[in-house]
Amino acid sequence: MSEEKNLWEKIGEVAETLNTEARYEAAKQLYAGIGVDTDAAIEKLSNVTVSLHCWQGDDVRGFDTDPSKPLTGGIQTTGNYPGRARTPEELMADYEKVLSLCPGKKKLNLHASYAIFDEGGFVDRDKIEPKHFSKWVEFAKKNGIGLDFNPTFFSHPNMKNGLTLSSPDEKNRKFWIDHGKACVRIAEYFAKETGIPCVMNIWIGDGYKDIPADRKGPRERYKDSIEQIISEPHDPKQVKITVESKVFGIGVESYTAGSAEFTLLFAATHPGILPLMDNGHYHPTEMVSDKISSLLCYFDEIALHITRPVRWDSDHVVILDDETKEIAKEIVRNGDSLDRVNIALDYFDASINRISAWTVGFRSLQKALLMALCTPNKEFKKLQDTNQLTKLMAKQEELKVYPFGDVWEEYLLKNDAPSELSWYNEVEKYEKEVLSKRV
Ligand code: RNT
Ligand code: ZN
Repeated sequence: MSEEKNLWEKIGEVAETLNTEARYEAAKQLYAGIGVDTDAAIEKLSNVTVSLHCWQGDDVRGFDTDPSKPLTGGIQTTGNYPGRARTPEELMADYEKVLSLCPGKKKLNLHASYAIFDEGGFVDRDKIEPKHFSKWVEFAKKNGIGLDFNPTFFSHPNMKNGLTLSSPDEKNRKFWIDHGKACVRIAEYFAKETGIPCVMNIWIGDGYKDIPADRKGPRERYKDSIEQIISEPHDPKQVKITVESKVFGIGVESYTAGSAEFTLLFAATHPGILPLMDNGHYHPTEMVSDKISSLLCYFDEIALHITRPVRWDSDHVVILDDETKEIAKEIVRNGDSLDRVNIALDYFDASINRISAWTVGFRSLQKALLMALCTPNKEFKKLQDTNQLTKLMAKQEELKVYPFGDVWEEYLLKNDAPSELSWYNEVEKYEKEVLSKRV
């Protein structure tokens, strides 16, 4: 064990003695040769906001229900790695650690279940108010970041028979509509306080394990419920309401009310509402990278949850895999798409160090975006449009061995983030000094 550690430490030391400036200059010239301005790519990515979810830090448990109860609503975390954040203070400290390890502009993505109830005690989800989130606003301001928000339609005793906004029980459905409306008011408060628009995402896990007798009824009720929620007065420029689809969940394998067609058509027919695609929420061979451009033909803005589904919607940590790279290309290469796609991360792994999980996911997406920006997109498009498809394949493959790592290091340097070979040491230190003491 200690020998192994020496090896990694040594690599870090060697890296520090290498002249990164010279390496970047050489890389820059190579990329310039194919028409890519790496300085411009770095500058551009430094201004792209990625919304980083709070829920990787505590396995999606939140603070408003009994933490010993399992998650419900078709989502699950697996693993029991020590060090989970148990209080708002611990979650905030962990989140700040992650911020310090990640380059680029961030936004904090919160769920309603992360309300903090120290002023005036507990209230249920239909009664939450801005004051229950004032500590999060303070936290966002301190870190100079915006806030996104999500009503929490899961893991709650009022999720009766697995249903919320599509429930046939009118009293129960009203509870959840009132929750949604309360969240619109909180989202507006976030936007006002931070001066940055807030994306408020509606996702429900409502559905059936087995073949339903009525598919239309739940969808009609869900439609009516969202219409009631969005009727809560708000400025759509400040509060961007999104609806997220899902094909199935654990325990709701046969039917989900919020299917892809349902949410997409809801957004298309309700001005100001944006569709949100989570790449874990489709059949395994369906690719979100192929869907983005279609949506951009019809919507001014769309939203994404970027995750890594392994055989199912498993929410593994995002890594630099092919689909993440392909999604990144779709976000950056079509003119103004970067300004039209609201990018958020959504994964949760409880089986490994959560600080590392969080950081790997964020840094991987940043790498994918920077790679996409360091691609001769115009030249490649020209090859496609002139039917030079042999050359296109060859050149795309060539690009894979360009010295991207040196451009990435320059980006990290410019954004005050630790280098690729040293960030993990920080995680180990934090685990030893902070996480391991949480018993
Ligand atoms: C679940 C959805 C949803 C959640 C978060 C916690 O399948 O992806 O976005 O992951 O709201
Ligand atoms: Zn999601």
